[in-house]
Amino acid sequence: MYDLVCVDCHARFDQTDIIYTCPRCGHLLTVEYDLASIEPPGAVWQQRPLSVWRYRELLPVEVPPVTLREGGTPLYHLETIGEELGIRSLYAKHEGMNPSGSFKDRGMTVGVSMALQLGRRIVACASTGNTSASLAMYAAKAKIPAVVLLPAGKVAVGKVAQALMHGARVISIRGNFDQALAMVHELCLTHGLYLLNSVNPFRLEGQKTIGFEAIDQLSRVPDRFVLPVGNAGNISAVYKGLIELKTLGMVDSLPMMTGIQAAGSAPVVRAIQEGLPAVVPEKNPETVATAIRIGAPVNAEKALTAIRATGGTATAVSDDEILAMQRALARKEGIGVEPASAASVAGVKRLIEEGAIDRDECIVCVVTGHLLKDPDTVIRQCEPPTEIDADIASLVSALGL
Ligand code: AN7
Repeated sequence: MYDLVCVDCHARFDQTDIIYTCPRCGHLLTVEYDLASIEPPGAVWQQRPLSVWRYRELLPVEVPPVTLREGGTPLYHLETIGEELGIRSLYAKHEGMNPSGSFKDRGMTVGVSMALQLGRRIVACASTGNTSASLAMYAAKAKIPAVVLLPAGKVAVGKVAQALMHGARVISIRGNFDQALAMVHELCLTHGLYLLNSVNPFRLEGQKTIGFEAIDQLSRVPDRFVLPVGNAGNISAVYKGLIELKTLGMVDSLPMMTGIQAAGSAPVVRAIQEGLPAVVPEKNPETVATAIRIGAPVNAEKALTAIRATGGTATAVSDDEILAMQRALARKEGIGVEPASAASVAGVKRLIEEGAIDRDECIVCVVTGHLLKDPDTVIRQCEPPTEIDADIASLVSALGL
């Protein structure tokens, strides 16, 4: 049992209302459970496999879920990078190990299930890539059509490939992500498609399970969660989940929520660093990390609350720092992630160097998407393969043996 509640005016709406923002004041909505009526389900959870659906008592889905076995992703100890930075307890939660290769699957298994629960039969989103790949996949599983709007020329090739192959109707907008989102939002309101961007409060319910899993894997609450921030949905979701665990008495502390953006696309960082009450959108965001090339994050107000209420922080990293950390994760830890994902760990490096965070902290970085999402950016950074004639002498010579 849950209500939809406005984060600003606290107006409550019925479960079956299909709304994405508060009809009274226009602010974001959140899913609120009657936590007083829920027995803390800790013991029950421990008996189920690690996955989004381990935590179903804190999810809104009542129909049989549309699932491809999302979640249950590995939490890696970053031994080498941690040692270099002088942090003993540095971890990466590898969300690239989800079915479509990003954390979006946690949100889509819940979001597409809710589309069916609410009787909607066409789903839609705008996307910098991963949301569209995930929505296409889950719509295929649910046997319903999906419409996805992408900023033309700015989506990594692996993500477009997934959206196309899973059968979504893919539309390229001559404009940026923020424009595509405004368009699809209007389309959904006027034509009854079900919007599955992170303005949809149910999608974030699935994504909050990243935090639940990390706590279960560590058997403790980390001191800090570090996430790359684009639309700021994920950082808001993880924070919301942890508040629920605290309200249920299942944890007694909250981690410092820390958001990392790319320097060319950093409105949340600016709002935190300058103490602004709200973000000032960025008109022309630009970064190699196209996943987080977002100038007007729709969940900014939730994210600012998450960061401020937990004593967290936010910082921006350059494209060079992002790519250097992508290579370090790949070569020193064996963890292949896309550029946006490397931003979280690059942000920890920068915060350590600035003396803004403590080396004794237990830190979980969320690395959000798989290396293969954006092969072009990988190839551009690496030496090309050495091509030789098909004989042993050439091979030995090429290897310098
Ligand atoms: C790899 O796919 O916004 O701050 O449309 O793909 O919750 O938006 C992707 C975002 C981080 C940022 N890492 O998460 C989209 C989209 C990766 C991402 C983010 C995204 P939010």
